[in-house]
Amino acid sequence: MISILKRSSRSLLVLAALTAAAACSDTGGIVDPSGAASTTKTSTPPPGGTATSYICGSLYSSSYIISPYCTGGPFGGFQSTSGTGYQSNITIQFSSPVSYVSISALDPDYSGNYMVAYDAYGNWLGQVSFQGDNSPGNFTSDTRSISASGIKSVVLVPDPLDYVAYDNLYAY
Ligand SMILES: [Ca+2]
Repeated sequence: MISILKRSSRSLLVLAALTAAAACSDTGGIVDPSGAASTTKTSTPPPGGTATSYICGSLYSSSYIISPYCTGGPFGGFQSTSGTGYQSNITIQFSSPVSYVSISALDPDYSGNYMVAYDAYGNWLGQVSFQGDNSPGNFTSDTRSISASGIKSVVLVPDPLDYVAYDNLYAY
């Protein structure tokens, strides 16, 4: 019963992410000329310079900085690099230390996607892997958290062969 409820909740989350991506295309004035967002990713890097809907930089808020930070991907959320090819590390730096961080990985396929937490001095505090489904054409998401005292930053490390995005950052 509990696992059924969890599955249901994840489906809702996926739906919300896809809806948000669609809404963004409709109202943001930034439209991918190739048409509607696709949920099928490629396992190889996309041809360079073809995507026009990505916006990349860093996200600054009062409580954290996410860098690099790109929006516009087919799964919604944010990612490190434009396109649906290989991604690189993303660092989330908190302005004040936190003791809990959770985030959802969008469509982790392979086993090498993980999050690692550090304190203000760069000491390793903890690490957690995102569960992949080993099926690139099938969308899943996986939410993982790290609890530790004095988390000043986390690094989202993608599997070298995966395209993955993230959403639902939650920290306190
Ligand atoms: Ca998958």
